[in-house]
Amino acid sequence: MSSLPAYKADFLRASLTGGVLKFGSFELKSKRISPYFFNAGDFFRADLLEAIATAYAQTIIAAHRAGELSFDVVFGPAYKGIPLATATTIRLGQLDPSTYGTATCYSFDRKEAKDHGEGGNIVGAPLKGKRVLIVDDVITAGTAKREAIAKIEKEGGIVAGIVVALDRMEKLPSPDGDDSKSMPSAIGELRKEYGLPIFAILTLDDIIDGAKGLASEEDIRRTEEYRAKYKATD
Ligand code: OMP
Repeated sequence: MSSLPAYKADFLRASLTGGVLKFGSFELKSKRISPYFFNAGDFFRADLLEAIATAYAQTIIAAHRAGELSFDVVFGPAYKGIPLATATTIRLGQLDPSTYGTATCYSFDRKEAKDHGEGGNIVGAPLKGKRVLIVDDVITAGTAKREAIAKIEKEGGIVAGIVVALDRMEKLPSPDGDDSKSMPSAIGELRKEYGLPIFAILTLDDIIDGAKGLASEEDIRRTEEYRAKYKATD
C-alpha cells in the first residue's frame, strides 16, 4: 500500500493510465539513460489536463496555506508550460475562489519576440512589479528554469517560486563526468542560488512508492536502481 496523500496518488494513477509516465529506456536532455520518462506534453486529453491542473492547484494551495508561497501571476514557459499555467489558473480560481478568483492571472513567453501588433515577448498579464510563480513540467538539471527566471526578471517581474509536476531528484553531473561521485540536486542549487521556494507534485521517491501495484515489478526494480545511481545528496 502506498503512503502517498490522495492528491498525489490520484495524479500518479492518471499519469500512468494516461500514458504520460512511461517505463522503458529513454535518453534525457542530460544524455543519461532513464528507465522512466514523464512527458507533460501528453496531458492533452480533457480528463488528463484537468487531473494535472488540479494537482498543481492543490500543491500551490497547500504551499500558500502553509505560508510558503504568495504570488500574483502564474507563468508557463513556452511551449509545454503554456497549457499547464492556463489550466492551473482556472483550477486555482475554482478550488479557492476567495484567494484566486479575481486576483490571479496567467502569463507566458513567446519563443520569438513579436515586432508588430501589440509586440513584445510576453502574452497575458504584464509581469512588471508582479510576484510571479513559474509552473513547469519537470526539473532534472534546472536549465529550463534558469531561462524562465531570466526572462521574468528582464520583464521587471519578481520570481516568487517554482512548481513542477515532477522532481526527478537527480544529482547534477559531476564536472569530471564521474557519475559515482555524490553531487547536489538541481532543485537544491536553484533554492540556494535564487532563495526560491520550489514545490513538486511528485518526486521520484513518490513514483517508486506509489507505482507498486500499478507498474510491473521489473520496471520498479530498474527505477530503484536508477535512483540508487543518480539520486542527489540533498
Ligand atoms: P532540465 O532543464 O535539465 O531541468 O530538464 C527539464 C526538461 O527535461 C524538461 O523540460 C523536459 O524537456 C525534459 N524531461 C522531461 O520532460 N521528462 C523527464 O522525465 C525527463 C526530462 C529530461 O530530459 O531530463
